[in-house]
Amino acid sequence: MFQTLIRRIPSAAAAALAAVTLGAAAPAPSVTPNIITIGNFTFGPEVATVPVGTTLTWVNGDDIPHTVVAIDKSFRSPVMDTDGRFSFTFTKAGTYEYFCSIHPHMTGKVVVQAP
Ligand SMILES: [Cu+2]
Repeated sequence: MFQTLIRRIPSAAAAALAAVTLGAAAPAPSVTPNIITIGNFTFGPEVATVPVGTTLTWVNGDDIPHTVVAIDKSFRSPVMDTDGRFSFTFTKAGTYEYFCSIHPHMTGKVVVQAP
Protein backbone atom coordinates (compact mmCIF):
# COMPACT_ATOMS: atom_id res chain seq x y z
CA MET A 1 0.00 0.00 0.00
CA PHE A 2 2.69 2.45 1.04
CA GLN A 3 4.94 1.44 -1.84
CA THR A 4 2.09 1.83 -4.32
CA LEU A 5 1.59 5.39 -3.15
CA ILE A 6 5.31 6.15 -3.49
CA ARG A 7 5.36 4.81 -6.99
CA ARG A 8 2.46 7.01 -8.03
CA ILE A 9 4.00 10.26 -6.89
CA PRO A 10 6.69 10.54 -9.55
CA SER A 11 4.26 9.85 -12.40
CA ALA A 12 1.80 12.40 -11.02
CA ALA A 13 4.60 14.95 -10.73
CA ALA A 14 5.72 14.18 -14.26
CA ALA A 15 2.18 14.63 -15.56
CA ALA A 16 1.87 17.96 -13.76
CA LEU A 17 5.21 19.09 -15.15
CA ALA A 18 4.17 18.07 -18.66
CA ALA A 19 0.95 20.04 -18.31
CA VAL A 20 2.85 23.14 -17.17
CA THR A 21 5.34 22.80 -20.01
CA LEU A 22 2.58 22.46 -22.58
CA GLY A 23 0.68 25.42 -21.13
CA ALA A 24 3.79 27.61 -21.25
CA ALA A 25 4.68 26.73 -24.84
CA ALA A 26 4.65 29.81 -27.05
CA PRO A 27 2.74 29.61 -30.31
CA ALA A 28 4.94 28.56 -33.20
CA PRO A 29 6.28 31.61 -35.04
CA SER A 30 4.99 32.19 -38.53
CA VAL A 31 7.41 30.81 -41.07
CA THR A 32 5.56 32.07 -44.13
CA PRO A 33 8.19 33.22 -46.57
CA ASN A 34 7.07 36.66 -47.66
CA ILE A 35 7.90 36.15 -51.29
CA ILE A 36 6.31 37.74 -54.32
CA THR A 37 7.15 35.75 -57.40
CA ILE A 38 7.45 37.46 -60.75
CA GLY A 39 6.33 35.09 -63.48
CA ASN A 40 4.89 35.50 -66.93
CA PHE A 41 4.97 39.31 -66.55
CA THR A 42 2.84 39.11 -63.42
CA PHE A 43 3.47 39.75 -59.73
CA GLY A 44 2.13 36.92 -57.61
CA PRO A 45 0.31 37.71 -55.51
CA GLU A 46 -0.65 40.93 -57.23
CA VAL A 47 -1.89 42.34 -53.92
CA ALA A 48 0.00 41.42 -50.75
CA THR A 49 -1.45 42.39 -47.37
CA VAL A 50 1.10 42.30 -44.55
CA PRO A 51 1.60 43.73 -41.05
CA VAL A 52 3.98 46.63 -40.42
CA GLY A 53 7.57 45.44 -40.10
CA THR A 54 7.26 42.76 -42.78
CA THR A 55 10.09 42.23 -45.22
CA LEU A 56 8.91 41.22 -48.66
CA THR A 57 11.19 39.64 -51.22
CA TRP A 58 10.47 39.71 -54.91
CA VAL A 59 11.97 36.89 -56.94
CA ASN A 60 12.18 37.05 -60.71
CA GLY A 61 11.07 33.72 -62.13
CA ASP A 62 10.95 34.99 -65.71
CA ASP A 63 13.65 34.66 -68.35
CA ILE A 64 13.34 38.41 -68.83
CA PRO A 65 14.68 41.14 -66.54
CA HIS A 66 12.23 43.01 -64.34
CA THR A 67 12.27 45.72 -61.70
CA VAL A 68 10.06 46.67 -58.77
CA VAL A 69 9.50 50.42 -58.41
CA ALA A 70 7.12 52.05 -55.94
CA ILE A 71 5.01 54.84 -57.38
CA ASP A 72 5.68 56.89 -54.22
CA LYS A 73 9.43 56.14 -54.62
CA SER A 74 9.65 54.41 -51.24
CA PHE A 75 11.53 51.52 -52.86
CA ARG A 76 13.20 50.82 -56.17
CA SER A 77 14.99 47.61 -57.10
CA PRO A 78 17.88 47.29 -59.48
CA VAL A 79 17.22 45.30 -62.65
CA MET A 80 16.65 41.70 -61.59
CA ASP A 81 17.73 39.01 -63.99
CA THR A 82 16.35 35.48 -63.78
CA ASP A 83 16.28 34.34 -60.13
CA GLY A 84 17.29 37.83 -59.06
CA ARG A 85 15.88 39.00 -55.73
CA PHE A 86 15.01 42.28 -54.12
CA SER A 87 13.85 42.78 -50.51
CA PHE A 88 12.24 45.72 -48.78
CA THR A 89 11.02 46.11 -45.20
CA PHE A 90 7.77 48.01 -44.75
CA THR A 91 8.01 50.07 -41.57
CA LYS A 92 4.99 52.32 -42.17
CA ALA A 93 1.36 51.39 -42.68
CA GLY A 94 -0.13 52.33 -46.02
CA THR A 95 -0.82 51.18 -49.54
CA TYR A 96 2.20 50.91 -51.80
CA GLU A 97 1.51 50.60 -55.49
CA TYR A 98 4.41 49.53 -57.65
CA PHE A 99 5.26 48.56 -61.20
CA CYS A 100 8.06 47.20 -63.36
CA SER A 101 9.91 50.11 -64.92
CA ILE A 102 10.83 47.97 -67.94
CA HIS A 103 7.24 46.79 -68.48
CA PRO A 104 5.03 49.46 -66.89
CA HIS A 105 1.87 47.46 -67.51
CA MET A 106 3.11 45.09 -64.78
CA THR A 107 1.65 46.42 -61.55
CA GLY A 108 1.22 45.23 -57.99
CA LYS A 109 0.23 46.52 -54.61
CA VAL A 110 1.37 46.01 -51.03
CA VAL A 111 -1.10 46.87 -48.28
CA VAL A 112 0.76 47.36 -44.99
CA GLN A 113 -1.50 47.22 -41.95
CA ALA A 114 -0.87 48.87 -38.59
CA PRO A 115 -0.67 46.43 -35.66
CU1 LIG B 1 9.21 43.73 -66.17
